[in-house]
Amino acid sequence: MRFAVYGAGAMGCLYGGLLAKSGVDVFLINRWEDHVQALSERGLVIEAVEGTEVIPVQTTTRPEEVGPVDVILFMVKSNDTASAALSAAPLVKAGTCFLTLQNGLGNHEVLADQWGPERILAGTTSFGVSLTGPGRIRLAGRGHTLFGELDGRMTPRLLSLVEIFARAGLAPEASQNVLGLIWDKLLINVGINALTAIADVPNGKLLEVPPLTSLLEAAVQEAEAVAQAAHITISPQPVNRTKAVALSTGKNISSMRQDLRRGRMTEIDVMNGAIVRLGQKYNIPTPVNATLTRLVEALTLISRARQS
Ligand code: KPL
Repeated sequence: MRFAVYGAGAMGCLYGGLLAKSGVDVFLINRWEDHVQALSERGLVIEAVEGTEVIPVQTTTRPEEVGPVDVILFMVKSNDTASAALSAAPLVKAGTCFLTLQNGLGNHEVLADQWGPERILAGTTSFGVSLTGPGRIRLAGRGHTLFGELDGRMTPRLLSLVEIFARAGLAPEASQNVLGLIWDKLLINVGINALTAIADVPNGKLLEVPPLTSLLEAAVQEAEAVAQAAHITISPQPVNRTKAVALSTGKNISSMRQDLRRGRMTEIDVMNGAIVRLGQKYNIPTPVNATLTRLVEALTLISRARQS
C-alpha cells in the first residue's frame, strides 16, 4: 500500500516518520520549502524523552511528484481543509481513501463533499508533538490513534490500516462512533488550546494556576452541554479527561500556542468558535468559549501585525 501524508507539520511528520520506519512506502508532503529541504537532506529528527532518532523520509512540496496513492493521511490545519481537499487531486485514483485525524469540527464533511463519503475515514490522535524547527519535531507524549469509517462499519480497509498503524507504534483502535471520537477530542482542545495560547504556557500549567483551571473546566462544561443538545454520544467525564491530557502532555506547546507564536491563523474557529455557533443554534449559553474565541482572534491580529 502506498501512503501520502498531506500536511506534514508536527503531527503529520510523526505519523509519516513512524510509518516510514516500519517499512511503509510513504511520502511526506508540505508546502514549507525549508522544512521539506531539511527532511530530504537530513531525514526527520524526532526528539523524545528516550533520546533523539533520525528517520530517512521521502518528501516533497508537490503532490504531482508523488502521483496516486492508496491512502492519504490528511493532516493539514483545519483552516486549509477546503483548499487542500482540492489540491490533493494528483494523489487520488479509483479506490484511494482519505484518513483525517485533524482537530476541530467540519473536516470530514468537507472531504466527503469533495471526494465522496465512501472514500473517507476519520478519527483522532492523542500524541503530543510540536515542530521545533525545519525537519525537527519533539514528541512530548505518546498517545493513541482512534479512527473508523463514517458509517461505523468494520471494513477490510479499516482493519488493514489498524494493522499497519500497530506495526508503526501508532497505538491504533478501530471505532464505530467517529463523531463521538471527534467530539471527545474537540472538548479536550476546547479546554486546552485557547487557554494555553492566551496565557502563553505549556499544557500542564493549566493545572497549576487555579484561575486557568477553572476556565478550562467552564469551557469544557459549556461544550459538553452543547454536545448533549446536539445528541452527540461523547465519553463520560470530559473535564477529567481534559485534565488528564493536560497532565500527560504537560510540557507540550499546544498547536494553537505554536500557531499564535508564529503569527499563523489558529484553529479557534473550528474549536471554541464552533461551540459558540452551535450554542446559539441550540440555545445553550457559551460565554467562556465566546470570550476565549474573541481573545484568540485579537491576539492573532496582533501577532500577525508584529510578524509582517
Ligand atoms: O491536540 C492538542 C493540540 O495541541 O492541538 C493537545 C491535545 C492540546 C495536545 O497539545
